[in-house]
Amino acid sequence: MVDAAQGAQTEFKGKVLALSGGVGGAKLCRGLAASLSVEQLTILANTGDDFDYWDLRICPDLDSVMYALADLNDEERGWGLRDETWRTLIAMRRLGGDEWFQIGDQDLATHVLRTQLLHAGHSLSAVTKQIINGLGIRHSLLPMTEQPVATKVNTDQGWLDFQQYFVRDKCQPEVRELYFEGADAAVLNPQVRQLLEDEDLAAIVVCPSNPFVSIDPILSLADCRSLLKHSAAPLIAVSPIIAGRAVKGPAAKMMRELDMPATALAVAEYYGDLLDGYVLDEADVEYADAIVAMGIKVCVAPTLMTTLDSKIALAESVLNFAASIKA
Ligand code: FO1
Repeated sequence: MVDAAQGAQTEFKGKVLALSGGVGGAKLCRGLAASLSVEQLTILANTGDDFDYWDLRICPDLDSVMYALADLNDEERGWGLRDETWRTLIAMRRLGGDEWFQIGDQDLATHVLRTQLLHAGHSLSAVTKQIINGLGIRHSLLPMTEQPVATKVNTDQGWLDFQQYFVRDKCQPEVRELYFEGADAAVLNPQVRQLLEDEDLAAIVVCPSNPFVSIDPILSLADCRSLLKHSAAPLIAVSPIIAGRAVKGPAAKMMRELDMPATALAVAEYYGDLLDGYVLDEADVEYADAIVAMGIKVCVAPTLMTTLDSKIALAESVLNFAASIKA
């Protein structure tokens, strides 16, 4: 549980916007929430992974972040809740229902309540606010947009919905192309637009999430990139690749399939002129000079987050790095 009093362990001044996707992003968000007051930190979560399953609206990246902020997440699995039980799933299996996407008994409450509130006409931002209040979370967590955006993956087996690719087919199909259905009609969450124009915004942090399926859906929203670039706050990305491998998930495999080297340098090149700063793991210090030559400042720090302390340590490295760039 993130205690606001526990926050503000650094003397970091100003507001921070964090862009987050799945598991890696949620870990850094947990570290940022421990280091920043509730007034300072806003987290913007990808909703391109969202889909309907059992007629319930599932928002995996919102759930990964909020369960992490509430210290309820299952660190082993990477998603869902700790101490989860699966009696509903087992009962569903017995009846011959869908079971390829595993919904735990406690997790089910999140999806049922979210679906009820959405059907009652509440916005996803309002629904998220009610759910995180229930979890005792006081930091701001927002969906990237109120409109539906669905990540589609074109593979050697044709076009797949994101969760079919990621969960049902275990990321095995070879990725050729990604498409964010609905992104051209979706607008960036107005609360985030306002924050990007706020002169108190002192850092924008792109968390170590998958650039293609977690961060790009956010960047694909109309005028998101221009708002990010014109914000007074330095934009810092933390490399999701360490020594050629993603800590978890298909990012490195996708890079190879998209004809990119699976390196921290290639990710910095991919984000390109969005970046003011880039955080490399110590294992990738060899790339620092090439990234500096691109006009991007570099911070080398341990980026593998396996404990709460390492999440907080990385968050503080990022915040100190942002302060040094802004100065
Ligand atoms: N990921 C899996 O690999 N298998 C699952 O059965 C699964 C179920 C699940 C249920 C709720 C939820 O919020 C997330 C779940 N995830 C599962 C993770 C999810 O697919 C990923 O977290 C994101 O979509 C990618 O970051």
